[in-house]
Amino acid sequence: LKLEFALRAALEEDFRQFHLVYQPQMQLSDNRIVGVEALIRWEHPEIGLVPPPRFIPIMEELGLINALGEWILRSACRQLRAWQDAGIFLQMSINLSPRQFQDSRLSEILAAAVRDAGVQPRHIKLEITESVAMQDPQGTIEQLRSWRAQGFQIAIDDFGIGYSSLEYLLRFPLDTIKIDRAFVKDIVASPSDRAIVRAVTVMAQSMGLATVAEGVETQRQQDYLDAIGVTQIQGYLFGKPMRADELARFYLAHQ
Ligand code: G
Ligand code: G
Ligand code: MN
Ligand code: NA
Repeated sequence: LKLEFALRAALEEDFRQFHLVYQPQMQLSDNRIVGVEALIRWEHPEIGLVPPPRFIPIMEELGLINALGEWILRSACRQLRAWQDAGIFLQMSINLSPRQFQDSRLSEILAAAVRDAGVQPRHIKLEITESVAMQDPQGTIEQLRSWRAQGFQIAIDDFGIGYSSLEYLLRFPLDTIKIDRAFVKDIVASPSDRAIVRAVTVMAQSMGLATVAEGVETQRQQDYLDAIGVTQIQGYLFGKPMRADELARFYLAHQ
């Protein structure tokens, strides 16, 4: 209840308690930074930093997520434009919450966000989780088709948790599969996790999709993923989520 009150107040403060951080994504073929994932942070003056899994579900319930979601989209697009103006060229991945995904106005909100920021949709990658995608697979296919027709790229996030859905994946219009951190965590010790990551990667390759392994923390994990043929990694080993100015310095060191 306290959190709910604080959230409502934060929204009335015009998003000043929120900011985005950006986690770099590295291409394994040449060790260069190729993109970032935008991640929301809420810092309340008294409560402190509240993790997104604690406040996003509340905002969904309260019907407040669409306002925050639009702010995230617009902020990420504006940041991308600012980086481009500074000679920093990256793919920007943005998470969509379950409710946002179901919002019938989302296509228009997306179009307005890129238009107002002056960025091209092909530099934006929309992330939806596997579980959201699977709730209504046929509806998802249509939704993804329309975003792709607008020029956006699509990533399926947290992939592997609902592993039974592999055959459906073949029907989704996608650009990228993000392999869930759970499979990366034990990749060195667990032959079965390795087998799953390999199966997903082979399938992704055959479909012409990029693969991003999440939560890579050690060099050995990276080496395994590289050997399997995963195309990109994201995790603390390469870089933590960081503020925009820090990311700009990071880029200069890793381009
Ligand atoms: O950044 P962090 O590791 O704290 O994120 C935890 C969870 O919150 C992740 O599952 C992530 O996808 C989600 N999350 C982070 N930022 C956003 C955002 O901007 N929008 C949505 N919908 N989810 C986010
Ligand atoms: O579910 P999603 O992929 O959107 O979540 C991304 C979240 O994962 C971010 O909140 C980020 O802070 C977290 N994260 C990123 N890299 C690592 C990592 O190497 N290890 C762990 N444990 N978490 C990570
Ligand atoms: Mn994500
Ligand atoms: Na994820």
